[in-house]
Amino acid sequence: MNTCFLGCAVKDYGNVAFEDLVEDAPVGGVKRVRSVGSANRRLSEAVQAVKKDGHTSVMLGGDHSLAIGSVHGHAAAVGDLSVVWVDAHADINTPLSSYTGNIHGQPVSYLLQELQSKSPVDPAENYILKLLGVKVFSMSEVDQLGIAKVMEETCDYLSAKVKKPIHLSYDIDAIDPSVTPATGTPVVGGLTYREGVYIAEHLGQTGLLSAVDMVEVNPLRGQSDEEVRSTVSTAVDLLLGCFGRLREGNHSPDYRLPEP
Ligand code: B3U
Ligand code: MN
Ligand code: MN
Repeated sequence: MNTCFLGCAVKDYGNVAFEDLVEDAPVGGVKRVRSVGSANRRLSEAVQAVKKDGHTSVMLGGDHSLAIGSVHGHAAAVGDLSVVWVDAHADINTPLSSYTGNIHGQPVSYLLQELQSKSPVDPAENYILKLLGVKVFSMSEVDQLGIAKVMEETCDYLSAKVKKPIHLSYDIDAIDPSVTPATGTPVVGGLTYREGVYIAEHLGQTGLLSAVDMVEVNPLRGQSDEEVRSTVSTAVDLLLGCFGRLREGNHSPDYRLPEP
C-alpha cells in the first residue's frame, strides 16, 4: 500500500488478464460479444474484491464496454448505486438499435433493468433516455446553465431520496478533442478542461464517490507525443480531482507564516 501526496492510500490490484478469443464472430451485428462478456466477468470479480477490501475502486481503460463489469461488480458488492455517466455519447444503444455493433456504444442499456425485457425499444438513443426518464445534461445545457449549476442539479437529483454510493463512469471523449485527442471516437464541442475537472472535484466533494471508471484513453490514437501527453495528463488530473486535489492547492489549515 502506497500513500499519494493527497494522503490517500493507494493499492494497485494489477491488470485484469483478459482472454484472447480468436473465434468471436458477431452475434446479430454486435461485435466481440464473447471477448467483452468474458472480460467483464473478470473485471466484475476484480471490482468486487476491491470493494470488499473497503476501498474506492478506480478502473483505468480501455473500451467503455468495461463499465458493464465495473458497475456490475460495484453493485454486487455494495447494493443500490447512483451512476453518473460523463460522455460525448449516450452509450445506451441496445444490440438492435446500434448501427455500429460496437459494445462501447451500448453499456448503459445492459445495466438498466428496464431495458432487459423490452430491448430494443427504438433506434434512437434520445428516445430511450426520454422513455426511461434518465436525467441528462447535454452540452447546450452546460452552455446555458454553466457547469456549477449542472453539477448542483445533478447532486440534488441524486440525493433527493437516499444518498447512495456514486459510480462515476468518465469517458475521456466527453472532454473536447483539442485537449484529449488520443481517444477512439472524439467529438468536437466537448467539455473544456476546467469543466471536466470541475465535475470530478464536485463529485469527489460529495464524499459518496465509491468507484470511478476512467476510460477510452488510447495512446495509440494520438497523432503526436504531445497529443498523448495532453490526453493522459488530463485523465490523471480528472482522477486527482475525484480524490480531493484542489486547484487552489491543498493547504493545511494549521499553516502559519514563518516568524522572522
Ligand atoms: N453511438 C455510436 C457511437 C459511439 C458511442 N460510444 C462511442 N461511440 N465511443 C455507437 O457506436 O453506438
Ligand atoms: Mn463512452
Ligand atoms: Mn464517448
